[in-house]
Amino acid sequence: ARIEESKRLAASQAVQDHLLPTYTHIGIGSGSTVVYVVDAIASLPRSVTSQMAFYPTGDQSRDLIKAAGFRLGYIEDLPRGQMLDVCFDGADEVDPALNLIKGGGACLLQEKIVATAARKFVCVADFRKISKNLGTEWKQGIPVEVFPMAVPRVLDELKRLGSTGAKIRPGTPGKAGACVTDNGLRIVDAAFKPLLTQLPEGKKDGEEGVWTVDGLARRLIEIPGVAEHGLFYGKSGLEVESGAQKPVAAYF
Ligand code: DER
Repeated sequence: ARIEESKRLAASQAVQDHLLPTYTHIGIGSGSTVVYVVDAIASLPRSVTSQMAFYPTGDQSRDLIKAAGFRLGYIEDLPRGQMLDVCFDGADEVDPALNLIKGGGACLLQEKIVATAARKFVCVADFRKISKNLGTEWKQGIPVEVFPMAVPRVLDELKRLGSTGAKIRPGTPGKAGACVTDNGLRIVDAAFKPLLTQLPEGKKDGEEGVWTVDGLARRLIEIPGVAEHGLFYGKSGLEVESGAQKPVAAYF
């Protein structure tokens, strides 16, 4: 209950700080923490939330928005160049530079599209997600979304990159076969040694399987058959013109 309470408190603080009543386009992530974000938004006056459209990051997120009675937005209908005002989403692990591992809920691809479409991406996560180096608290590996036909070769390439163990994510009880994402693809969870935010003197990125967050993120996306991965890295939203993968703030 302590964890659920910490999620609820973090979510209401994040909404209080970052959801301005003048906003009209809100991105909603996936997972269990973002449920508390929607609850916090639903406690605002209807006169405010009825002026807003809410952009989902997958089937669960869409159901959440509809269950709250909120208006659904379709990000493909946004006028060119228009951004969402804010996006709220969870994370599996957060390092001090606010790099994230996401994808524990297999929703990372649409989450990254919506997060980077927002002027402000705000991460809400319970205290278990706080980490000094990505890969030390979240041990399931970095979620990588892969086209089914490429899975075996992606597994080989991950091994060559120094992954300490990569495997296809199994389906859940009641669904035979591998996990199938909202995009009809597969998830490979690839464990690596703890990721660094900067390289030690004289070391090359990837040497002996030790990577920086940015270095590994750029390598993963190059592997043929990889559609997206769960490392949210680079500059944060306020430092860059367009949306950023990293949040501008994290609430625990
Ligand atoms: O899949 C995802 O990226 C989700 O945001 C997930 O990482 C957070 O899930 P949780 O809020 O249930 O911990």
